[in-house]
Amino acid sequence: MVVVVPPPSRQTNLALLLLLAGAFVTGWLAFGVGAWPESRVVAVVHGILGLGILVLVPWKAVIVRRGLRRRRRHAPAVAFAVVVAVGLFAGIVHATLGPLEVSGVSALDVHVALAVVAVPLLLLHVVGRRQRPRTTDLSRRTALRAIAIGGTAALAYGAVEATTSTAHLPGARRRATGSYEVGSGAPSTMPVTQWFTDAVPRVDLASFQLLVTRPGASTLRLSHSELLAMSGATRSEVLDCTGGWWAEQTWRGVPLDALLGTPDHGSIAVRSMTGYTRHFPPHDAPALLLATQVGGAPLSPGHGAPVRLVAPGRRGFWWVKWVEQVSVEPQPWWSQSPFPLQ
Ligand code: HEM
Ligand code: HEM
Ligand SMILES: Nc1nc2c(c(=O)[nH]1)N[C@H]1C(S)=C(S)[C@@H](COP(=O)(O)O)O[C@H]1N2
Ligand SMILES: [Mo]
Repeated sequence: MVVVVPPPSRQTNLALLLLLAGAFVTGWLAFGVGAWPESRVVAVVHGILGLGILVLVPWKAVIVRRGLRRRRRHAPAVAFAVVVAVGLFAGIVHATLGPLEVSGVSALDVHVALAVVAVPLLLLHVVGRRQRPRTTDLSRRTALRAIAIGGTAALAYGAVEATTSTAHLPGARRRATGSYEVGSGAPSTMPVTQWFTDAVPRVDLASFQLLVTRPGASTLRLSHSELLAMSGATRSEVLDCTGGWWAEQTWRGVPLDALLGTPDHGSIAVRSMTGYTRHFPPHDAPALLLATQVGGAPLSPGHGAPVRLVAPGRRGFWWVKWVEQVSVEPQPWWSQSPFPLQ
């Protein structure tokens, strides 16, 4: 039989640090890798790391009790504990009970926001409480502890998943990315969402022009009616928002390569009239669609009228709405901010 000796406080704190950092990184990775089923792997690792924090609670409780007896300002540490606890709770609620939403804010929005708020609080927490790793931490005993904790976290994840499916909780219906279906085939019931601070602009369709800037050729200017006349391609694609919902719609529009060809260098910049811009790898051109219609009707203002991008396999924040300009730019697509800042 293997006896796992409880970890010393220092190791518990260091393990918490690793789990928090790992969960933070995999959380953003889950948003970044796209909407393919493989993204389940990232989400599962993320969930196990997150639940690992709960596995350590009994040992951390001892540290907290001791820490609270000392004479120091406890408010920041307590605020940190509350943020982590509520954030974890929101993540688990989203993955099990479903897309709960209060005045447009989902459990997942709360989860991500609190994870971001937790970063400065964590820094504040560890600055006055340095825990140095030691070479003796690389021992068989520590390895056994890590395996025991990791195994318990994985079992906890399995138990949550099993309960979710046997109890037919909404979580059983979530997609690989953790998102829930809303309004497929019925665009008017699909949520209108912006990434961060953007807002639906007012657009005059009569004077609207889409600028297509091609390398070594003159700039194309397409009116709304010209775009409608060119909208010969239909594609059924899933829009999967990082806010935690997805919808499949039939989009109709102009394939981007029909306007730009497939560039052999740089990136394809798709720019909204609000300034919101995303850069794509050149070989994406045939997959990208400049949609003017959805579900057999023109786009609504909220969903990107007069024209919005459909970016198959990519998360919602790539699906630029109110597109005003497409161009080939010298900078590579990976040099942009991984997530929009607007
Ligand atoms: C889930 C993450 C964590 C939470 C919720 C948490 C919370 C707390 C709380 C509430 C206290 C007691 C209040 C106080 O000392 O003012 C405490 C103490 C402490 N924490 Fe954390 N902490 C976490 C992670 C960490 C990490 C990552 C480290 C360092 C790498 C750390 C190091 C310590 C130390 C050294 C003490 C003081 C123990 C003492 O004075 O005896 N904690 N923590
Ligand atoms: C350090 C902070 C974080 C912790 C401790 C944490 C922990 C968790 C936990 C425990 C779950 C529930 C897993 C389950 O039961 O299936 C979860 C779900 C989720 N988290 Fe986090 N998370 C953190 C940060 C983030 C960030 C920064 C993001 C995104 C940018 C994120 C995105 C998600 C998503 C999308 C889910 C749903 C996954 C699913 O339904 O399977 N998390 N998180
Ligand atoms: N110009 C612009 N386009 C945008 C956004 C934005 O904030 N500004 N948000 C993106 C995000 S995060 C999503 S999920 C989809 C939402 O599309 P919908 O409102 O049609 O559902 O639009 C994307 N396109
Ligand atoms: Mo989104």
